[in-house]
Amino acid sequence: MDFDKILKEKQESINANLKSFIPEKGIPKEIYQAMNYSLLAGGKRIRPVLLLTVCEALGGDSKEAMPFALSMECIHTYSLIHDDLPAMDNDDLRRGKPTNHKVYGEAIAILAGDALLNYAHESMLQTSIQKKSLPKYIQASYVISHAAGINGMVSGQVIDIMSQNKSIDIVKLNEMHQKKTGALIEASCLAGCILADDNAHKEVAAGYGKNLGIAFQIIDDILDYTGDPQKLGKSVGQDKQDDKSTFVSVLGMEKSRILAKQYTDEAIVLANEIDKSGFLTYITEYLLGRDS
Ligand code: GRG
Repeated sequence: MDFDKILKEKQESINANLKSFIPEKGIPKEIYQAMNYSLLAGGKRIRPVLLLTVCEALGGDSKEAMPFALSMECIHTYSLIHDDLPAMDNDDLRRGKPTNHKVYGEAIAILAGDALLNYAHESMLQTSIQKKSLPKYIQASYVISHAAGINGMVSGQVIDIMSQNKSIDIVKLNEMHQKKTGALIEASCLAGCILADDNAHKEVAAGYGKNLGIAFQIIDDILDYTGDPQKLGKSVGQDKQDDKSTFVSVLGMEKSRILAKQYTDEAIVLANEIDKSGFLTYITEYLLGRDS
């Protein structure tokens, strides 16, 4: 099977659906444009790809799961817009383009992030209300909200900000990344499983996402040292400049690479329990070897 082609088709399908996801009618054009500017700027779409892939592999309908996949991408995009703000990481470049606040100003960028987050929840709830088998949709919405908020990404970001200019140990570093980056990746996999109505694989799907999330973050840390800004679409060396603790600064490059491979191998064992076709394993390996 040509997994590379399947991955590209999935990314294209997500991109095509995202184009009309935000309703234009009745909202100020400034916010509509600012939301779509970052949402449609590119990116790997890895969270929605994971949600749809897990859902399909466990017998679910990816068309039904699509609003949740798109909502997940909106939440991820909001987090990038806010993370780039002067009050946070103060970045100029994201997804190969000037950051949202550089184009629309800080106030609109904050509101565009708020709007993407809220529209994600609105869309998931609207989908849930329209469906007869309400519980699984509500459950998937809950898993995603839980991962995005104070039990996940927001707290991870708080730990990140509070740890700046301090050295933190590996336990704290793991907690920070598990929440900041891992939570949305884990929630994508678990929500895919829930939307497939497969209770038996929930633990495996969450475990897969957890291992993948940490491996993903370690690679992100490595790329901040070794990556090509052109390919990454963002500046590199930022973590060092901001005096942030990363896997590379705490463990060193060699140990970080070994750890990323260990988490990836662990994820692959679980991926094989979810998806016999090998596509999920392919995605997992692709993320380990990525350069963008
Ligand atoms: C503002 C609450 C709040 C949280 C921000 C996501 C995040 C938390 C910060 C982004 C900083 C960062 C580089 C985190 C490392 C991992 C990560 C989320 C990378 C970006 O995700 P990719 O590689 O990006 O999936 P694309 O552009 O491909 O979607």
